[in-house]
Amino acid sequence: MHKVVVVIPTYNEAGNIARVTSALAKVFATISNYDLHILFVDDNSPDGTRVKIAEVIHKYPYVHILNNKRKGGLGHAYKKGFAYAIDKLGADILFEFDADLSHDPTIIPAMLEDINSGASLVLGSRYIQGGGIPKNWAFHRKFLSVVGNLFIQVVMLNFKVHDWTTGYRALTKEAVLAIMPQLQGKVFAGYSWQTGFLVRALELGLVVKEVPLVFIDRENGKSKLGPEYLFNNFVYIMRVRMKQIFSSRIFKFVMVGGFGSLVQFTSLYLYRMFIPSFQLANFLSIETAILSNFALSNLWTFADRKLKASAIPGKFLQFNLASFGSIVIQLIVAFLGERFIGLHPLFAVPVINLPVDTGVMFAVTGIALGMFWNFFAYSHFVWKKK
Ligand SMILES: Nc1nc2c(ncn2[C@@H]2O[C@H](COP(=O)(O)OP(=O)(O)OP(=O)(O)O)[C@@H](O)[C@H]2O)c(=O)[nH]1
Ligand SMILES: [Mg+2]
Repeated sequence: MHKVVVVIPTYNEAGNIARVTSALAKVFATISNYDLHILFVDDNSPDGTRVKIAEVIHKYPYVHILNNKRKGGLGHAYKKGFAYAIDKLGADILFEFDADLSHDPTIIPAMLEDINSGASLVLGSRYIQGGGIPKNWAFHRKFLSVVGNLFIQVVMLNFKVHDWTTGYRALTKEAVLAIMPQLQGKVFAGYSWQTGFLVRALELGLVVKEVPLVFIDRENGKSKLGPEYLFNNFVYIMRVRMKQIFSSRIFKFVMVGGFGSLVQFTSLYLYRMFIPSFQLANFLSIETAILSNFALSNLWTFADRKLKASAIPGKFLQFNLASFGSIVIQLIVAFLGERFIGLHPLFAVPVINLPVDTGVMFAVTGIALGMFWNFFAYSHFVWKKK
């Protein structure tokens, strides 16, 4: 039977311990095919939370406690709690759960069902059909929560996940063991732990599902969520997205291409100083750019598929052919454009008063199609996936 540990970080939650435990116990009583436990992770709360936890431990055999010496933040508490739940309690499935009764325990069976059917991470989601946020939340809180989540969706260009910041989650032990060691550093000690975990899970291609959650406002105790959360999370999301973009193959491909044009122009200037024939100088500068593109693609854009030294001459020839292909495409587009659309003035770029005609459009279209072709040829022929 799979062992499930619901991990509940607490800081000054004395007034909620008995209620949250009995709410969970009620749901546990309806589940027969899992061995269910609760682990409180308390950061030495000064309000007597631990006394309350000791009382419920006395009452329920499946309640455990882990004490931290000092307040270390939500992410820190989960890290400690997960390690303890896996190593000491033998957990197979873990839950992130708040102590303040904001999280409805009756959706636990639905979340377990999703784990059972192959999900690595299940989110209690406020922003899908059937979920919701408290009606009595002040406008700024609603706004921050809704717009904050929308903002993350737009920046991450991922609209499949709706609630990025929810603190109610079910996770497999495998997902925790794969991701937890990667969430080092101070930023993940606090609430950015949640977004960080989700971003990594998606990067690893893990299956993420959502179950509707109607979030209930806390009645007892104070919120620990401060404005620094917003700032930290914003900085984290922007940073991680920039990193994703900069390390994407398409970005590197475009950079290498742009650098190639620079190489071509500079080398043309240089060669013309020494070579009397313009045609020869021009040809050599094109080849120089192609050589630079080839080397950089091999070292950077396709570093994960780096060519063997012995394959390089043949592949360089292929690379030349592929580059030639994009020139042919550009010529064809220009030819067909002039033939069927013709050359007409379109508009003038304001300020510099540069006229733009359909000819410029043909060139731009040709370059774009040529780039598509190049990227396709590089990734399917020259640096073919093994
Ligand atoms: N151990 C530990 N628990 C924490 C810490 N910060 C927050 N928690 C707990 O994490 C859970 C979520 O914190 P909350 O303050 O409820 O945050 P929130 O639910 O996003 O905000 P509210 O809706 O205002 O309650 C609660 O059970 C807190 O007691 C911490 O530094 N250490
Ligand atoms: Mg709360």
